[in-house]
Amino acid sequence: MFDYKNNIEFVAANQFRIKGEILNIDRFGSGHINDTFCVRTDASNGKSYLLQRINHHIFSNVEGLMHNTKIVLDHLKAKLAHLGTEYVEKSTLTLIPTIGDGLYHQDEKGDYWRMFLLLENTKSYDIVETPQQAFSGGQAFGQFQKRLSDLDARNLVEILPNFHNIDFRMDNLRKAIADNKAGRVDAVSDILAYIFEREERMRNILKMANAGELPLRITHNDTKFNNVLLDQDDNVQCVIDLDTVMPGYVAYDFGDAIRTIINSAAEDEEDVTKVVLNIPLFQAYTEGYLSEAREFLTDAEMNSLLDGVFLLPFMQAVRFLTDYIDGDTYYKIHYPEHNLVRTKSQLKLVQELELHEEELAAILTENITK
Ligand code: GN1
Ligand code: MG
Repeated sequence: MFDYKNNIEFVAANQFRIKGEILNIDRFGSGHINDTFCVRTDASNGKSYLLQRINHHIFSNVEGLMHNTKIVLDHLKAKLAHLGTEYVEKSTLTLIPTIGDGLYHQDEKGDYWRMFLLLENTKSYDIVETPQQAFSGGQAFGQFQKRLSDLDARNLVEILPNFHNIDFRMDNLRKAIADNKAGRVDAVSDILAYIFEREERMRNILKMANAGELPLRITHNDTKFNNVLLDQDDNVQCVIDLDTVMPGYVAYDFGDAIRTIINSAAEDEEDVTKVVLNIPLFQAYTEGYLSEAREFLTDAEMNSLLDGVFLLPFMQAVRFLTDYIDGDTYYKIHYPEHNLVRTKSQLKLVQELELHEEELAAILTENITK
């Protein structure tokens, strides 16, 4: 039997409208920011729940965050309502209200909690294995953008401003170097040189956007592949992790998905020789994505996708390195040099992408003109 005495997750879980008595609560998933738990109960309906402690040092506006999540979910659910309740519950996240009918609970320590229904019998992949999985992922994020394309962006709070703005990320890196809080700057000078050499090219999307060439849309902004749930047959089921849904440019979502799909190794692989490209998966994701998105993307947006493919792993490296130089205050780390390992691994990916740029560009062109 679950030992619940003084267990903060247990106390938090009981603030929500769950059915049955809690049997156990276990850590769940591999997120770097929030803490996620799976809550199982003895309820006869067999439903389980996902409990999350929101990292409010990063998401300081929890009210705004939950307001965004609710608006996005209501919009998606309304779009799918004609397909029936069961379908809607499987293909979108469902928030569980607190017993006071709120969207989140704040505990005595000041921590914030929220709860979703757990989507059973789904699969998520940190590393993609088959073109079918990649194709489904592309469809999932293409559909997601399409379904939100008529949601008025003014309804959403920009929850983490400048999230994918490379100038902002480079400024943060420069500040971290100047402060050198953890005394690590000298040891990473070669890596910094590699980054600064590439900085200008990485500004392409921002330049196009500033010139008014790219429409601002509602994007997901955390399209790592493990944020798509596939069903047992690897067909699309549900897009998850809506924390960063905000106005953005489609190339950011495309690039972040490719960052995780095309890499044969994990985001934090220590042995960088294992970071090699799986180009058939790039092809499959591109096909899946454009099968949904072709109808609403402008020519300029389609032409910006390749820049997103280079930008997102680069920016991820900049963010990991900034955190390393700052002394590891943002991302959860599992060992002392974790952020440095992540940085090197992402930069190896940038290098591989550069080596295969022509091939990737050809695949994109072929799919765009289909
Ligand atoms: C963080 O926590 P998680 O894994 O959903 C981060 C993303 C990064 C990702 C790298 C709010 O996402 O931007 O791409 O780690 N989320 C935030 O794995 O910073
Ligand atoms: Mg996330």
